[in-house]
Amino acid sequence: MKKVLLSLAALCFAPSAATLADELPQVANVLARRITSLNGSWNYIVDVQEEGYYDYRMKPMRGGFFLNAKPQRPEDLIEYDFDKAPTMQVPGDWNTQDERLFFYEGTVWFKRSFDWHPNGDRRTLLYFGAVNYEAHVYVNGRLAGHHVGGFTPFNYDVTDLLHEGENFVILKVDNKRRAENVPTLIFDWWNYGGITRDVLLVDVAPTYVENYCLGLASAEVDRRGNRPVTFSVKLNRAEAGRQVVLSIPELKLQQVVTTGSDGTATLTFNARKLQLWSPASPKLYDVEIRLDEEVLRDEIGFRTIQARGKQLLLNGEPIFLKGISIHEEKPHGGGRANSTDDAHTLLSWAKELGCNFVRLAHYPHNEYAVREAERMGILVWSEIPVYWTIAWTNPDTYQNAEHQLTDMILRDQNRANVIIWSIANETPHSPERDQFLGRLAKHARSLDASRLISMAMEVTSASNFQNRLQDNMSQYVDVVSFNQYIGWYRDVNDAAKMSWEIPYDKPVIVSEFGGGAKYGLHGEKNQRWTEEFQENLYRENCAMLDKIDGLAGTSPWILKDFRSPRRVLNGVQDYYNRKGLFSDRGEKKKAFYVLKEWYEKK
Ligand code: GCB
Repeated sequence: MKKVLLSLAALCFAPSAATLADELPQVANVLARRITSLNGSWNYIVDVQEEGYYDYRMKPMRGGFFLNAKPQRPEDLIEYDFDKAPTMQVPGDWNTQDERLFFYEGTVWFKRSFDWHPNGDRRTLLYFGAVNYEAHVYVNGRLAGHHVGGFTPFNYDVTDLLHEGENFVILKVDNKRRAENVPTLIFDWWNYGGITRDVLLVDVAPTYVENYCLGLASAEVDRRGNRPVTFSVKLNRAEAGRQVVLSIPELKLQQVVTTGSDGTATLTFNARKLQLWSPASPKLYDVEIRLDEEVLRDEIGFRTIQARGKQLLLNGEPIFLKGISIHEEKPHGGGRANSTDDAHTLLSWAKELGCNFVRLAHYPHNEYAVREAERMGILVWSEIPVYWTIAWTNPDTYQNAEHQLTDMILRDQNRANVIIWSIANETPHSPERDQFLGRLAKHARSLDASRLISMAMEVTSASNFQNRLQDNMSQYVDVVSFNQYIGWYRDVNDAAKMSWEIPYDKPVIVSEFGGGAKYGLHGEKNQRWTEEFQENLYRENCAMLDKIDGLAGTSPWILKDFRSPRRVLNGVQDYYNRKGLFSDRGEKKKAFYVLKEWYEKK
């Protein structure tokens, strides 16, 4: 059959049929629901020239994969038994599971079969934690939906596509970079393709709690220690009069809300003697949310975050964010990370460095990482991949970015450790960019007014040694953040001479600084790529940062070397960005100790 695949003309047309399942808003806290995992071995076919043709309208499907050069009649279709194709692990990127796919950017088809027993009037959602970048999802040969965006969850109601006995899911996954995508054509990380996060079947009642939000309503506390807490809940349907019960057993607290005609309800009540969440004491309360017989459990922390003048206040107290940036890669090499264990290792390294904060760059990381950081007392900056240039004037690009932002917020809005939503990274100034980002910032605030908004800006230099930050976006953000690379993209000796002007009465975060070093390469401090060069660069930068007025935190670039196709130097980079304080295998470089020492004094 492989012969057929190769000999076919390069012609494919994607099914244009309307999707058959409902694409639903994301179901929150998915791991606490009744789930059946579809993780594991999936068959796959690499389809470089898009020969794959899959259209249920041509022929009832039995799980075959159909190939033909523009089939006109059903009998012209050639069926291939997909189960004979090789397998790879899901979740997982394809780049590190098949060496032929290391640099691959294109289409791969996936298939997995499973047994299923429909359960009365209950509904079944098919949930993907993330698929990079574009996915067409078929269930038993019928198109369930199409999703764009590589780092956020999506789900379909597939109840009516499933039947008793054996069922199958087929995905067409395409990670080709495109100018109108978010991110766009150029970005400094590996474009890992595939089904990179969990695939789950979620069993829900016809009416279920789709999402909820629980947290402190404000920083107020009265003389008796009461604090206002807000609970809001949204059902999947606009059903009025449904009662949802919130319980926090440890506080002996129970509240009942009743939905209005839009299926939502909100209540603010006082909670007494709440122990607040903080890095020093990451207290989480077991919480139950009940609708009829269905109970959703979560662990929720309570804290406030505010910007006051140039200060950041956590629970009303000034805090300095001792951070580090992280990409979502396995700690000891081997591609995309997607587990609590991976997250725990990376975050333990951050803790060892003295961090209370991580910047999860440059896209929403998996939910395991955010939750593990919360348990470990680590504050989080979470970001969408509006990176460098974007097709600012393209309305679809805007919708795509807004969609990713919405899904990031809906997934993590109950995490006490997430304090900053970042809407962009290093975007060159223009009126079109200002309009795009201004709209995005307003959207973020309309969804979540309880957190801070920021973006990694670029410094505009007034003169050689006087750096000035001037960005029209500063009016939309609560925290002004910027990246700077003195010592790497500019002479390290300039650091001591620099002065900084940040003309905004807002907290300042230096969201990136750093330079490359190859682990184990030693030499003089002025010798690029040596550990000594990076060590000196960190020394000079830390001394310089100490002079920035209103500095509220920093997240140097980066915890660990990460794969990037832009880093092509043989023997030095080998397709790794080497700015890590740890090597790609997890070995500490000398600069680690410089930053650690600086953080100890902060
Ligand atoms: C940056 C980018 C980051 C890059 C880094 C670098 O400014 O925000 O994504 O990886 O510089 O290493 O050049």
